[in-house]
Parts: sequence; structure tokens; C-alpha cells
Amino acid sequence: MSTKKTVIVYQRALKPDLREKLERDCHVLDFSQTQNLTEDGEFKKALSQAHGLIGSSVNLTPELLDQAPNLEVVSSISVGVDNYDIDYLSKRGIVLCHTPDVLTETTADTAFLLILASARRAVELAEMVKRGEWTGGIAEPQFGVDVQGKKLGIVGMGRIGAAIARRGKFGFNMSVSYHNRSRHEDFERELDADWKELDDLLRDSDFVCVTVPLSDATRQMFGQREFELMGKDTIFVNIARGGVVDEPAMIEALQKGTIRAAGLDVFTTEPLPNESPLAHMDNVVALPHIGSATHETRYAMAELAVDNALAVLEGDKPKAPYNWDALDR
Ligand code: 8YV
Repeated sequence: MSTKKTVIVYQRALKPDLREKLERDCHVLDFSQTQNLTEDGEFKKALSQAHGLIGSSVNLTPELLDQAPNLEVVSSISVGVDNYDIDYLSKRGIVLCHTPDVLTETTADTAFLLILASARRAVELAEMVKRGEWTGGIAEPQFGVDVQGKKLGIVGMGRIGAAIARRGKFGFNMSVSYHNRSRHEDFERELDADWKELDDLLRDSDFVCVTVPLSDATRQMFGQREFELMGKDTIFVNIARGGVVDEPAMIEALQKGTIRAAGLDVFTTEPLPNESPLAHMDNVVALPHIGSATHETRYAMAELAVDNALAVLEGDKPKAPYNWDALDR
């Protein structure tokens, strides 16, 4: 690049080597530590100069991005793109990039962490130990349920869904079924998995694990009816987005015993307000959205996001564009 283009880094600080890589070609404005970004006057001013944005977890509305007339790329440090108005970006010819693949295995590990912790009541019982209440032998009131050999139903069969299914099938001898808009015969063969209608999957699974992206089609797809279909022995695991669930309906299902337990990495409001019953229920394992949050994976995601942004700013096709085919160029 002859004259350096301006890139704003927001919400996520880059490791020094990635920052240096970006600075070799770009003028970097760092808003990674700014709270209430969308209200920040300096950020709004910076947008007017920005050619690129790198970050995540902020809803970048059209109103906000209208203030960035030179914007060429939004490079999200996430695989999910629910924080962006894709039609708006495409119409403006702005490339939206994301970070698939590099987080697949780590996020599948998080799903299995929730499956195991919920089934074996690991958090509830570990808290009992911390309180000094492990005073006798563990008996039926503290028993969990088996994971191995059970029925795993996966809603959304993308890369992460398949990685969860492999863990279930090959690690825990589970039978796998899935629901997805399109069928994936390769996964079916590899994992001996059955495609099912959603209602059938909910009725037939011991563990229902949600991996669908949040969109208008999936918003609130799990409500009272769906929890009733699951039934009292089912464990519900959500590593997708809180918005795919009707949260009050899920809380009621957990309180009434309509379902056994839930393992949740995502919530309607994040951070989860402490007033939410989900933060306190014994049959809920609530994690603070750690799906991809390991040193290795977050580094790989940030590296891919930097490479994506640099490629677009240099006029090349990035490794992981989301809206490439829809772009109005
Ligand atoms: C991130 C995620 O934790 O990639 C995603 O879509 O949900 C997570 O990996 C989150 O987006 C914050 O970066």
C-alpha cells in the first residue's frame, strides 16, 4: 500500500506481533479498551477515517457505519456474524470477514464440557466441596446420568456440529442424529448419523446440542413447546447464541423439571445479569461465553482476522470472506 490505510481495532486487543504486522501496512487506531464503544465520541470520529475495522462483540449498526464513508472491510474476530447487517455491508461493497475453522475444535470441546458437566453435575457438586459440605459418601441424591452410549441430537450441522458429533460418536459411543436445513450425506456416512425433523430429534435425544447461527429463521426457535417435546430426562446444551432460545420459557422448563438440566455458554443478555435465575440454578451450568476462549484459538482467530483485513485492503480476496458473492462491487 502506498499511503497507509486506517484500521480501527475494537473490543479485542491484538497481541504485539499481530499489531506490528498490521502497523507495517496500516495506520492503527486502538479502541480495544474503550467501554461503551458505540456511544464514544472519539470512536465515531475515528470511523470517519477508517478503511477497516477489526474486532467483535459489538453490534455495528448501519447508522454507526454510515459514519465510515471509506470503509472497505469489517473483519470480525468471530465465526458468528449476527452483529452485522450483511445486506447493508454488501450493498455498500464492504467485505465482511469472519474466522471459521480455526475455532471449530475448541468450540466443540466447550460443547462437550457442558454436556459432561451438566450430566455429572460437576459444577453443583464442586461447589458443595468448596462449601465444606462433602461430609459423607456420595449417594443417589448426588448421582448424575451417563453420557457414554446415549443419544446425541445436534441442531445445526456445520463444522462445529460435526466436530461435536465426532466427539460423541468416537469418544463416547453415542448415537448421533441431527437436524439441519440441508442434509449432509457425508456426515451421515462418516458418523452413522440420522437426519431428523426437529420435533423428532427433540423427542428422541438424551442431549440436545444447539449450534445454529442466529438469524431471523432461528431466533427463539426453542420455546415452551420445544422444551415440552424434549421431556424430563433431556439435557439441553446451547453454544450458539442466546437469541435462539426463549429464555423465560427455558427457565420455566428448568424450574418445573420439564427438562433435566441445561449447559449454557450463551445468553440473551451478555454478560448474564446476576439477577437471572440461570446464574443460580443447580441444574444449570452457565459459562461466560467461552466457546473459543483459549490462548491458542483466540490467537488464531485474531491472526486470521488481521490477515483477512490486510488482504481486502491490498485488493485481494481474503481467506474467509462472508459476503463475497453478495458484494455490490
Ligand atoms: C467469540 C463466538 O467468543 O466466534 C464466535 O462467533 O461466539 C466466539 O468465538 C465471540 O464472538 C467473541 O469474540
